[in-house]
Amino acid sequence: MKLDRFIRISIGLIILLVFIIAIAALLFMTESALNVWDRLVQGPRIILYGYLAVMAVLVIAAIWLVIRLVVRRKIEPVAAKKRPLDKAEILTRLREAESAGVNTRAAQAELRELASRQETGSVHLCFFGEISTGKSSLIKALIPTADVAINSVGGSTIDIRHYRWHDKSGTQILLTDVPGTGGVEGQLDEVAAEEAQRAQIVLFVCDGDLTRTESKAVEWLLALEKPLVLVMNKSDRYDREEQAVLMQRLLDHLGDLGGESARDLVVAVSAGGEMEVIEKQADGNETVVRRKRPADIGVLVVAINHLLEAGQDSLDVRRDRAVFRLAAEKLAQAEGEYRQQRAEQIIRSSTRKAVVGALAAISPGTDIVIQGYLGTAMTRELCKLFGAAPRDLDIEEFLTLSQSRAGKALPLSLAVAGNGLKAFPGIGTVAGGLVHAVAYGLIFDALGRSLVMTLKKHGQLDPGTAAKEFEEGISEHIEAGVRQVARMALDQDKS
Ligand SMILES: Nc1nc2c(ncn2[C@@H]2O[C@H](COP(=O)(O)OP(=O)(O)OP(=O)(O)O)[C@@H](O)[C@H]2O)c(=O)[nH]1
Ligand SMILES: [Mg+2]
Repeated sequence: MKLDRFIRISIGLIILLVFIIAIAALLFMTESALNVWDRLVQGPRIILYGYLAVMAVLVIAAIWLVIRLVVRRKIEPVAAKKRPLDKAEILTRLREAESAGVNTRAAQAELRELASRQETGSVHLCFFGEISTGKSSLIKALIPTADVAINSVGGSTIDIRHYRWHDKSGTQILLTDVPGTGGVEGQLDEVAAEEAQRAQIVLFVCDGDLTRTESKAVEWLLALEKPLVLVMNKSDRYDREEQAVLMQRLLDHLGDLGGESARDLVVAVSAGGEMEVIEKQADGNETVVRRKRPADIGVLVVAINHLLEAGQDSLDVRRDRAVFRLAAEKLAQAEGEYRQQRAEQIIRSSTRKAVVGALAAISPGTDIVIQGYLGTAMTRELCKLFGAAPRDLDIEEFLTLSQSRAGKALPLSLAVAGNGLKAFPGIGTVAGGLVHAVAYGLIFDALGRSLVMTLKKHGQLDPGTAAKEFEEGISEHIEAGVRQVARMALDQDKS
């Protein structure tokens, strides 16, 4: 009871003292400020203004420092930059990426292909659709002399082919046959999608009402903002009434998906193709013969001509924009791969340093490995690579938060390291120092990997989220890195 009272009186006295000091300080400061001000006012003007200017500069510098320290800066990651729409923008990005060491070949190839198409002034019409809807058959019907692969088994077209249709008023018109989407070879979908982006007009071929996947594909094609004709092939399989119902549904679908639901942009045709018929011979035997079905593609020809009459300039502008976007996507992909590669290099070299340090017994604990110079340097480098600009405080907070998890993971890391080292032939009893070095290396490696995952996902370093990611993935990452880190330590140990 007595003690409690003593503590309360002490606290009261301390508060009183603090107040007295604060009031004294305030009085002192006011007095000095007024003194200074009086002297300045009495002195020459130039000193007054000079003094005020210096004060202003100091205040601005202080505010700037506080903002820098407190507000998290965020540089947009390169991949998330707004999509370039003109040539100058994409060329600048390509140059920048190339000088940074990114492999820009795929993106450059797109621009070269575009330039060559621009030079010939050709118009490309791409037949796009699920497998076996009759894309190749339609091309064959439009150009009977074309050598087009057609098969009742889906997946007959496996590459991109261009067929010259006709040169209307000197313009070269090419029909592009692409692999059908939704086949077994998933990667062919991408081939087809890329070609659709390079064409001026897309003809989406279906053979009935749109399935959910087809609707998605149409939606994606509409987003390319180029003319799209919805072609319902194999209409010979439906009677007039059924056809009318289907056409109305397709029109509604197109409208729902945000397309122009003009009647001349949705056509029902029959490419013909071949059918197998059983024929009775004179001798009574039955044989299977292949017969050509008559084609009925008049409305498609009208729709295409209608679009072509609208003028090539607007077709070209829209095609160019789509190709620039495609090139930008390819560049972004290459940048992603480059970042991944660089990130691995950074992690590897930092991990090696951690292992070397541990072997030389310079870094005798996880705290020094994680929170010391190496941890800060790696975090800073990885953040820079992913376009994140964290404050020094964020880096420190992330490393401090990760520290306790790293400490807890040490026993597991030591066990994994011991096992990992034993897996190398010719290693008898492993020295304790080596196991420790590998264990520290593993923890460091895990830190780098989880950081890369966070930066990829969020584009910036949020200390809490990043440390949580590290905590959740640490065991997995420790296991994943063991071979590489063990080899690193053994090489180092030998040398
Ligand atoms: N009934 C009917 N069948 C057709 C029609 N057009 C094409 N076919 C048949 O549909 C099948 C597929 O034709 P393809 O032209 O190879 O189809 P595709 O879309 O090019 O197929 P992939 O290249 O594999 O994506 C063949 O058996 C054709 O005979 C048509 O108008 N009516
Ligand atoms: Mg085909």
